[in-house]
Amino acid sequence: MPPTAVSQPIDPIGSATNVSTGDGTSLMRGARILLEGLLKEGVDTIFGYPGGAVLHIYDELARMPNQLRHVLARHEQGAVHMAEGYAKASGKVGVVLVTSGPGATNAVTGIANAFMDSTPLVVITGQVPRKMIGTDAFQEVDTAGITRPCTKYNYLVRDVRELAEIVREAFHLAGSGRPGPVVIDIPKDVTAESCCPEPAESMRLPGYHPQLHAHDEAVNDAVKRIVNAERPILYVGGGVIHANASAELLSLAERLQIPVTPTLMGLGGFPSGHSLSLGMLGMHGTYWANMAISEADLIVAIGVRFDDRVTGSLDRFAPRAEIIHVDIDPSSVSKNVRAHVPLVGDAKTVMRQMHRCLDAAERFECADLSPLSLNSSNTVSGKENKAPIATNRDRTRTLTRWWNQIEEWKRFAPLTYEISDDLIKPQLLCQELYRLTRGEAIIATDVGQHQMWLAQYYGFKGPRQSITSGGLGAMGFGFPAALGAQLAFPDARVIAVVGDGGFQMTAQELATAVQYRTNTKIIVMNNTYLGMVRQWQEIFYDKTYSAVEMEGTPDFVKLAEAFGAVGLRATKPGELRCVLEQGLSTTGVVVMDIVVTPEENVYPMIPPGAGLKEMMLG
Ligand SMILES: Cc1ncc(C[n+]2csc(CCOP(=O)(O)OP(=O)(O)O)c2C)c(N)n1
Repeated sequence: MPPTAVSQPIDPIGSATNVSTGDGTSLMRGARILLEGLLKEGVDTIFGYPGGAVLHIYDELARMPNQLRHVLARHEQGAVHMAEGYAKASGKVGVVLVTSGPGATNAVTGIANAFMDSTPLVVITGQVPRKMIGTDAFQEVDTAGITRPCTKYNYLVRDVRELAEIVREAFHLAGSGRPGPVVIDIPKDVTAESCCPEPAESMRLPGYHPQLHAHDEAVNDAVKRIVNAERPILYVGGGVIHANASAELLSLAERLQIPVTPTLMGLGGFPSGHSLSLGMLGMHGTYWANMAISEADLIVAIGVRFDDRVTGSLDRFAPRAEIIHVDIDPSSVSKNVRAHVPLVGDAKTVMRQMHRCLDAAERFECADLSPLSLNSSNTVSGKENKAPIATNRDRTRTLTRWWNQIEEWKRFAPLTYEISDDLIKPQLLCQELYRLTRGEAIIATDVGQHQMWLAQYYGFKGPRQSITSGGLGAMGFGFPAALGAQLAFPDARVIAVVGDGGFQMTAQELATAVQYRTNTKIIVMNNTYLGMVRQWQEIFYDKTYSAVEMEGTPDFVKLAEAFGAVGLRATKPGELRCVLEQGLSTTGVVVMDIVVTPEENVYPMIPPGAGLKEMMLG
């Protein structure tokens, strides 16, 4: 229930913040209610850009300087990407504040990006006063309408008395279940109006109850299938990272000795250097990960969405595999690929359930895991499962065969590239970066070839170390996202690895990085092309290059210096290590312009529309 206190307009510029009513309660204007609501949710940082419709909110912000830090981006897209980086690195909800009209539309790319990658955000947009909505007023856009398809939920606040409750709900929705962006669109007059905010007793979201536990019987059945499988594989994605379930995944994989392949969004959810890791799968995945998925008889898919960049042609995807699909979002399960055992639940909770199932089997000390067979129903999806539980000895034998096969694939097509004496190979850059950081860094990438090489050649060790735009593939994401992560962890080593094209989309945020005295490092993998598009034109359009040469690119060293940052450049393999070492150890914002081979291609590559096994190996 909204508070019952009377809403009352205050002076036009809304200068009063707290006004005592004389009966012990105090009137608060909407702008203040909003910010108090953020504080209650534990918010410490807001990424934003001011404008007319949010003036009251900015006025209140100025009155509480030590409670909420406002980071002034140079473009609203940058502000949202920063909030995404902040959220991905910290696991908290990222917060954005922008004005109406162009402020809101500039934020849409970031909002859509957060939606595709399930990043928890609360985006507050200003709106024209209520009585002007629908009049084509100055800086009016239908923010709720525009963002409806790319938000988990959105609100248009019509009454100041509802504001406190809406803020609480928005944070709950953004951060729970499958996380995502929530927009709160607030008309200017609502932020100026006052009421006595009263805490509501409970949240009014009757239809929203994310299911954390999967059904025990189904989990039992899944585990039985896993221990009976001859060629099982764990295919894991961003859902594992959102659920903070890396430890459960590691122990499950080690306990069962099953190979693990992460998606782009799942990188770091399982340590890349682990002997059970096959590296990334999909369009630019490793040969052996894609072969293993294609030949598997059982895929345990956790926190993934069977994205087309992973599956290739759906009718040729994993033809022999039964699929166990764990996901907190029921609409994701069986959306693209039918799951034989759907397990709707939180990745961490469900893997713990799986562990308990295995514990129970071990407690009975039966080599044949008979408690599983006793407890579980034998029917899933109407299909009878008559397979006897394998004995551990049999299981070891079949798994050894499976691992031998994987090793053979590894030997057949390892990740390699030609070494050059006079040009810096992009793959070498990724390897050198790993050697220097020892994998102890948060790396945000942009979109393109560099993103794929990083995924292949930089071994992400832990969760929340890889921040990238996977679903939307939004160029311009990497640098501001790195900046957001850096603002969440000022002492951490945070590096943006970007292409020369993508960097030019959001390079103006160098001003933000310098203004807030961050230590963010930017490595521009400069191939002088829009590399990934050039690669497609080379391979699929007979090398007819069209609009991919980046003429007029600025001198990135001078650009860095113009913003008050440090600029360095390497053009020869012999300079690479020295420039990286110097750049990483220099305090403050550093742009490293690394000039790499212009026409290098990312391999393996699955051509669009082909099956996972139809890889071009280069
Ligand atoms: C906003 C946006 N516009 C266009 C694209 C299409 N696109 C995908 S990759 C790419 C080239 C990226 O070039 P660059 O940033 O130089 O990185 P590289 O591929 O060379 O590593 C383009 C244009 C995109 N993903 N995002």
